[in-house]
Amino acid sequence: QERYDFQDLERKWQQAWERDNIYGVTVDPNKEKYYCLEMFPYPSGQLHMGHVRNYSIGDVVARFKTMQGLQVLHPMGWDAFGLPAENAAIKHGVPPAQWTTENIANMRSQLQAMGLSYDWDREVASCYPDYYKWTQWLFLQLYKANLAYKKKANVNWCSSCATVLANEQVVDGACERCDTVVEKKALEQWFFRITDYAQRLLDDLDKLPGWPDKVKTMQENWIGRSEGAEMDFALPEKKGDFEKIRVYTTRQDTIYGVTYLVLAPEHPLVEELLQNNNREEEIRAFIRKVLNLSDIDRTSTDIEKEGIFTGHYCLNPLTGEKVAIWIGNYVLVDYGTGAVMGVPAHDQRDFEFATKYNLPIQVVIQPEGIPDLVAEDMDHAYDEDGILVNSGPFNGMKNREALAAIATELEKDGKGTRKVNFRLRDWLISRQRYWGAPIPIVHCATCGEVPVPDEQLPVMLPKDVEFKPSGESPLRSREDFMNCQCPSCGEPAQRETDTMDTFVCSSWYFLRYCSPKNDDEAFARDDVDYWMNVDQYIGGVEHAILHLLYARFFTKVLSDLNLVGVDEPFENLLTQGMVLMDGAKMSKSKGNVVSPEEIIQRYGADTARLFILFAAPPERDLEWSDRGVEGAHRFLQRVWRLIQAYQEPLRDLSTLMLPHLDASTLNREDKELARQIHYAVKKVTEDVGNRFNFNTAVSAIMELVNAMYLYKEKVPQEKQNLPLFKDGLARLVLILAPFAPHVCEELWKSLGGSGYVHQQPWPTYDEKALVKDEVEIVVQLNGKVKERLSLANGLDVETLKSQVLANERVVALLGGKNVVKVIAVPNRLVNIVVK
Ligand code: ANZ
Ligand code: ZN
Repeated sequence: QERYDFQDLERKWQQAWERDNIYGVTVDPNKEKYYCLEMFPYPSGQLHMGHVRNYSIGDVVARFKTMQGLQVLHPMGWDAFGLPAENAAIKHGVPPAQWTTENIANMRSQLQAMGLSYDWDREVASCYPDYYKWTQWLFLQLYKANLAYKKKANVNWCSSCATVLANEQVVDGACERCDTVVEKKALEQWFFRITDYAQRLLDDLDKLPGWPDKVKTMQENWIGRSEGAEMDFALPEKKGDFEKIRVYTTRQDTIYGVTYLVLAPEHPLVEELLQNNNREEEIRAFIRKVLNLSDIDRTSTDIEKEGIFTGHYCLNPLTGEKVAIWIGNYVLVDYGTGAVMGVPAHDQRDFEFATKYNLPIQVVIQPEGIPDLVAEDMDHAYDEDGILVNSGPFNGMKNREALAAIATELEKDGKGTRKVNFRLRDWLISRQRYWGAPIPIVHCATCGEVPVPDEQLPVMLPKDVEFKPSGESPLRSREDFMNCQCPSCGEPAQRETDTMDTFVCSSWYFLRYCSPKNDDEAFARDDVDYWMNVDQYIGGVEHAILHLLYARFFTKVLSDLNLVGVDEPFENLLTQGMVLMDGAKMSKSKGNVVSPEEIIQRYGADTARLFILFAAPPERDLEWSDRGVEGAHRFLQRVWRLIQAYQEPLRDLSTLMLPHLDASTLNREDKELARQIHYAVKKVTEDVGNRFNFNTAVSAIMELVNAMYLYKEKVPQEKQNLPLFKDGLARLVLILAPFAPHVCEELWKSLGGSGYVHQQPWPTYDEKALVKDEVEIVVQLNGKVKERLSLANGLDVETLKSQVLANERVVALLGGKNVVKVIAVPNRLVNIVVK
């Protein structure tokens, strides 16, 4: 048979693997475990190349570790709640549950067609009641630990999707899904107090040497720790309850340069300042305009800084000077104190603001070594270091030192305190949506907020709901869902109708995989103690911030509640690059999508996997190439033919692999073949095991195949060392198996291997076999390269010299000249100096 029929063959082995449940694992305390996890997908219905890449990487790791004798947990499931299902319901009238289940079925069979080594018995889907029951239970654990609370909050609101958006779902001020301009709306919302964990989430990044630096930097920036001071600007007379305005600054060294103060439009003092204000109308109009901007716009450096004077003043805490109070679009209410001291000479935003409104600019830091700054001549703020001027007693001080000195001065007089701030906000988890886990809280007129008792979980999503785009959750239209009994007093009460952000579901799924069928607990302590941490997590860099931060937060909370024994979930992280087509990301809108199904149809799953692993190192972007796919396919056919060709000659050889190799008994060709075999095993072991360099591992396998073909063609049949050759073929199949499991399973059987290839121990290599018999020695004459000789490996200096000088080609080269000196570097070079 010239070519193998991959379609039959792949289906055959997938069925056999499934029938014999060879990827099912259980806790085995006598074996070392390995938890290999790929980010679970959203069940959109179709696998794309990004998935194929993600799961092919994970599968090689899982198969490799299994063959190395570890107890490998390699699960798969579905991040199955979320908006698309609901949008499909609005558009096509299909219930979200049905839409999702059908998509899951479809994608599961696509995954199975790839031959991935998942333990399907552990499959989870976050939208099934046996999963979201525990998401709700976990919500309640956070609630009881005072880590979940409700407050009125201005949220990003997309009027077209009729939902709240997280900040990161707002792109350039518009909804990431539908591009509608995002507005602000004040709603009662549930939050998780992730800010309580900000410092630990930051500090513990140091515990993660197995994470890419770029991901840690992104997390660090997102957490955004800054050190500075809060200080009070007194109001000359009390306004409502306010006697002073507290500002947060990281630059208290510039306090003598304050020329105005800006409040966020939402700052509570603003209302007081509008009392009896003859410009009230004008100011309110300005505020309305700002409130419609997203936070992203308000913090963008590009936005024009705009503001309005309130007509009021406050006093600089150190100088006692009068400072005008403005309202500005670039100050956020929920960062720091929602009030900023304006220092136009040294802050670019303030500089732009002051220039626009003709506010004074006061230089208080002079750069060293260049001409003094003059306020009138500045065209941008000076935000670097220097020496303090115009700063009273602090004149002449380096500004870095003044930071501390001024903080101390403020603290001494009770006018301020040192303060650490985080950019990280509490996690807004409320969604006014149907297709999510209902928040298990009941609102009672008498008892207030009441958690749903454990025995009443899950709070089930009702099946038939009406979908129409409105501001309210569809759950509100179901009175039988809304109306309930208060679990505490038994009186009629109402259920919370918000559902949870799907990031909540994905913050703990790696724990559920450890106990997927447990009806009594979210996860059993014994199971998570055995399986956790995830040894290798693999996924897209688009999850570098939120998902990973939330999963880390959950793990820390659960660790504090003593429900798990680890406080970081993911030991090692690999963020795979994108799959590109002609340099661009594959996307429907660009029309450059290659469908995995089509590739698997045409070439088989083994080819698709091999190509994708061979085409680039996993972290890099990968350029799709039809020729590359062809090449991968031809290579597998070539391996197939090689083994076919030896079917007959090897038939009666019972030994599959040589237990040990005695190189001294081998002739030159055999020794070289043995060297190539053992070298390939070593290279693949190290490239996959230590570095995840799958592409170079595949190259090494290809070189071995070339070497074996060369041997086949060069050495006459009757002189071929068949036991050695068979040993080589067996090792070749074993090291190729994680990449191309189906064809290797078939080849393993045709070599006479027993059991499944995936269940074999990883082959070993013999360091002694790696030693080359001969090495190339460069011969130089007066420093110029003249000859290359093949000589025995490992000759000492003297032997090397004498062998080179005795070599007939060297003798000819010397032509009787007078040898003055010979310099020899073992295994490398001999330089002969002649006169
Ligand atoms: C005066 C000043 C002078 C500032 C100067 C900077 C440079 P990070 O490092 O991100 O924490 N700020 C404070 N609260 C703000 C808010 N709610 N909205 C917008 N901006 C706010 O940034 C802290 C700096 O951001 C603070 O230090 C404040 O401006 C501004 F030469 O105060 B600074
Ligand atoms: Zn009650």
